[in-house]
Amino acid sequence: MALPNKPKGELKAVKDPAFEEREVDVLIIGGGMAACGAAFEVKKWLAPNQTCLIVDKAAMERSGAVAQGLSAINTYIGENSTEDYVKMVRNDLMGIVREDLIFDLGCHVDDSVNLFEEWGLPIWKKSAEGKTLDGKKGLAMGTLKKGAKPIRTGKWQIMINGESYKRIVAEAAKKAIGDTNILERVFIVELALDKNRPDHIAGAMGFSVRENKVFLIKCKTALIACGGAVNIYQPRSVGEGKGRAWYPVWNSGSTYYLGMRVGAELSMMENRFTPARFKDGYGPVGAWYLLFKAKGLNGLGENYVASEAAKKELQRFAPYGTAAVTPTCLRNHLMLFEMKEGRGPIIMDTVSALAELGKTMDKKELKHLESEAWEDFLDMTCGQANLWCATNTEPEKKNSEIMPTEPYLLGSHSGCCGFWVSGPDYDWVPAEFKIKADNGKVYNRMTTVKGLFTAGDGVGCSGHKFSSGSHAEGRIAVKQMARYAKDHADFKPEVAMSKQDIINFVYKPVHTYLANCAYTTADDINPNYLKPNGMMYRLMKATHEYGAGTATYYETTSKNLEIVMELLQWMREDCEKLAAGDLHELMRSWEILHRIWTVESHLRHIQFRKETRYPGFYYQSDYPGQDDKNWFCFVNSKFDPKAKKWDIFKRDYIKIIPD
Ligand code: SFD
Repeated sequence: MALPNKPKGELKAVKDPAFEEREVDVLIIGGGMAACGAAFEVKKWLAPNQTCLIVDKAAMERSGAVAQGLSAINTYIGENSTEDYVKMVRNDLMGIVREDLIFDLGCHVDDSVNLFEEWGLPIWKKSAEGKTLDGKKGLAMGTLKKGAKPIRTGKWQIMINGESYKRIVAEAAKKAIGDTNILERVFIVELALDKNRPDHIAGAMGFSVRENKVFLIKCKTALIACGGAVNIYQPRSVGEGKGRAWYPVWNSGSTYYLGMRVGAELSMMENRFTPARFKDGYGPVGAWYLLFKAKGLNGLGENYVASEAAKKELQRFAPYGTAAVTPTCLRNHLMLFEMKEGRGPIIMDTVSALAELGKTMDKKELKHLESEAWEDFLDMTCGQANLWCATNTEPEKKNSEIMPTEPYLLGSHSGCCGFWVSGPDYDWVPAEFKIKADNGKVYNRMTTVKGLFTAGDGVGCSGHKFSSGSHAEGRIAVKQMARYAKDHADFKPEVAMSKQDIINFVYKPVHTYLANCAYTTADDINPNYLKPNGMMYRLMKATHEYGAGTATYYETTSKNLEIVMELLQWMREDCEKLAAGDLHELMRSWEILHRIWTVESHLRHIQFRKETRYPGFYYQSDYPGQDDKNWFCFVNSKFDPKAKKWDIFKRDYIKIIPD
């Protein structure tokens, strides 16, 4: 259960924290959309004598990417075909995706959306006259499940009143899994392999961020669903605004770190997402482009995407550049192209869009539309609404600048980095995409480490799941985990580390701090340690300048990559001296380590793939353009926890759904 916030300040860390050991059959790590899907589903598939636990570093009601809410569900198949969904994702991600995973997800995602509606999430509906009914008014048309028509913005997105989206989803998850099977405010720092079977997961170690307590949770099978990686690059926002980012700041790459450190195979870690958003406030642009039909203008006031120069530029990236829908990275590329040609900045023409829509509306309807424009931000990015207020921006009177942000790593939104996982055990799924356990059986969404599963941002090669798809994928994965736990009923996980080893490992930054803090009067300055905040600046500076951050218009070169890899190695070495005086700093210490490893895998992959697969997201200037002949394949990597060595290699792309 969640422990209350401390009345004031952070809790000082102590040398000898309490220790709690638990053992369950199924362990769910994370409390976001995928983990909530898993928690909702798990008990349906477990035998009465089997046990489960969900562990979130935060409080599930407001944790993860959906914490602030959302105003659209981006994946709802509805009247569309699942094959078309696969084709859309494939095109957006420049061709190299796992079609088995995407198709499988497409078959199940609507069921999660139907559940959200059943649990009380207001979904906008179309009236018999084709008008928009939002909020409770939408209920008059019945539910989606019963055939009511949603308000679509694009082909796949539907509008919601989603400020409380995460609360609704978390409530259902908590109710289903039961209060006694939830640990909130516990940060998982590392996974443990089994003492006797080093290719098998055996548990996870972590600590409470609200009391001095270390945890070891042993399990037969674990799901890592800790979201993507944020604040790995210098954000565009600075100073006190630095906490502002597009994706959730508290998702620090734990998913990737936890899995890679036990040897799970990663895939497409070179992929990243640098979303174009309203500048400085990071407000989403989807509703503006799709619902309000606004256009992006260059600094000369031209609709630059319709220009001959843009068309010519896109032809360089055929067949994706010339497809009916331009992939997200190439849309960014066009913005960057305009800016580099001296035609920046890029402006969202909110004024003309609202004026145009107003032509078919009466005064009341128009006022309502304007309030929807504000609500779009208030639902999910209220900082953008604040910024509009602070800058006297009335969207019907004043346009706003848009800009690609700093890079994020994720596998559920418009990116596809993550783990190489098993596809479903259907006959149409190629053998190369199936991962078998020691019993010869295939377990959908299992990583290459036995018993270790992932979902949402953790699954590689299959983006565009978004909130609904991540929830559905958590449900898919946990069903397989329950099956795995049953099939391995006599497996007894054992962890080689003793209780004291685990405490020393998890609390190392605390021990370093306590042993040395008396040496200087300034807490942050000490020859024997460094604080995580300083390390965060080091990481951001290095990636910003050398790793294709915003400093270089997302460009890097082989030499720059060589330099940043060396810097990262030093950072990892120096992390041995991280110091934490309180529990918040202890969390920050682990977060920065998770980020450094995650970035390293990202840059290793970019370094290996000698082409620029995603122009607009990143450019390798000495390997410009796409080289389909040599690189139309997955790039996968593995960290060997014993030998402490990386292996990076190609895997074949296999087309399943014809064009
Ligand atoms: O506007 C640990 N997303 C959108 N999805 C949509 O369906 N519609 C939209 O409108 C979307 N847009 C959007 C979106 C996200 C954000 C931030 C914005 C706008 C501003 C994307 C979805 O939200 C996203 O795809 C899913 O939430 C991904 O799900 P998942 O489960 O993979 O990640 P999570 O929900 O962030 O949860 C992570 C959890 O892990 C916890 N955690 N727990 C224990 N130990 C650790 N070490 C941990 N590290 C992290 C977190 O606390 C959290 O519970 S729009 O852009 O298009």
